[in-house]
Amino acid sequence: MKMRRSLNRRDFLGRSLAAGSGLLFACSENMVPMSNMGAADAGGLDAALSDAGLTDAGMMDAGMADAGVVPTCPDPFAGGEALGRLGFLREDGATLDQLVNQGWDGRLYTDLSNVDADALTIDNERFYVRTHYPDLLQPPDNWSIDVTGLATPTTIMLDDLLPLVRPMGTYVLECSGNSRGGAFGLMGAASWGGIPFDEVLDRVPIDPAATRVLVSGFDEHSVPSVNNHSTPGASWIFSFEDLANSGAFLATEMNGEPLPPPHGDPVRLYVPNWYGCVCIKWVNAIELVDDSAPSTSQMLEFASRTHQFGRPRLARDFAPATMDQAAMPIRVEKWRVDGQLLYRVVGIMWGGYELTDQLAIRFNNGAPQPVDVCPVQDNNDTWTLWSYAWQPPAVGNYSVRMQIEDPNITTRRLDTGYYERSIRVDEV
Ligand SMILES: Nc1nc2c(c(=O)[nH]1)N[C@H]1C(S)=C(S)[C@@H](COP(=O)(O)O)O[C@H]1N2
Ligand SMILES: [Mo]
Repeated sequence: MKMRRSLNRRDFLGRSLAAGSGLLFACSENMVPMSNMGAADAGGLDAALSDAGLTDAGMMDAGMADAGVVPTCPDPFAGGEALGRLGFLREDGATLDQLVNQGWDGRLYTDLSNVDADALTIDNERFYVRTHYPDLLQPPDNWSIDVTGLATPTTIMLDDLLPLVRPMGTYVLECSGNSRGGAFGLMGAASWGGIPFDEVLDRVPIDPAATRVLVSGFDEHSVPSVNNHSTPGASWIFSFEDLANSGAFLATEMNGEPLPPPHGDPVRLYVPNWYGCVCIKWVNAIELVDDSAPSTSQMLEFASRTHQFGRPRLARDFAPATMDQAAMPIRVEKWRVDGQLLYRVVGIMWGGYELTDQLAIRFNNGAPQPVDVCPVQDNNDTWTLWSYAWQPPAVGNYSVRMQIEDPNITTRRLDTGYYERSIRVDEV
């Protein structure tokens, strides 16, 4: 079990400095243990907090070691004839790549089936949307973020932060409510530009009593959510160490462009490798709080979807809303190769903190077969492509699900079959 603890920011920074550049989860006796262990631990589901950077890269194929060498992946389909694709069964209800509904219920489900080696990010126009640009938001000429709570009240002008904006990296964002009904299209990968959240906090005179940070964004719409599907109010509470360790930043750019309106224009929170529900859009307030802070309506709404144990009353009892390692097929291609029908299952792997090549595919709960992860996975920030050459034994319906055959990697959603998809093979 990993211990988490509450520290005020000065203590936290002091310890981090003492620990050198490694901002990881080094434990020391004088850290104050949380009164309540992480909810996920309590539920027997270790949230597998970051061992990022500690993974033994030696386990990976050595093929990438020589800088500048373009890896070649074996292609069992070379010289074959592409005959088309199989659609996923029971997933044709969703409108893809187009904004639908209104307000909090506004969505864009991204068609992920064309993600490929030469198209590894999703364009802004097709990037998934969860909640439209609020029609009641009248952006002022000078956007500002109000800082209150256990701090000297401060107003941060966005214009003052803009000179600090720099590329922050390419990451996968996934809605914790991503599901079959939307063809698993509430996820995407994009490159982001912004300012490390720590540098924003550096501008705030914070009381020593503060242990956590509440980040909120504009969240009012004239049209109510149908059947109260969404709770009004967008905010999440983080410990200082969660913000620092995750590499959280305020984003102002997406794929090299100013943040588009539906994605939080002019500024949003981005927490790499956590679910999208923590990545507050249209950020306009930061409040410094302590360990008595109650969970926000957003946290309660997303408690089960982020695998919390129950609905914790206090924010401090929330486990980090990190994405476990996961994988799913995104398309099944039908080919004729050397006179034989051959199917290619192509998919993505994302989330978690470990590098792995132990990904396997199962058809109808049969024996797991290793898939090709090529080029090898070299980070957990964005998704990694995999593929599998498949000769189905007979026509019929097949369920397809993935597993990672490494007991050290936590895969709660894969374990429950969350991303299982189905296809119909009508010719072998
Ligand atoms: N202000 C505000 N921020 C928000 C939300 C919201 O409803 N209002 N939805 C959250 C959820 S649930 C997700 S998954 C992400 C989606 O970000 P995107 O629409 O840019 O893809 O935004 C988060 N930030
Ligand atoms: Mo979400």
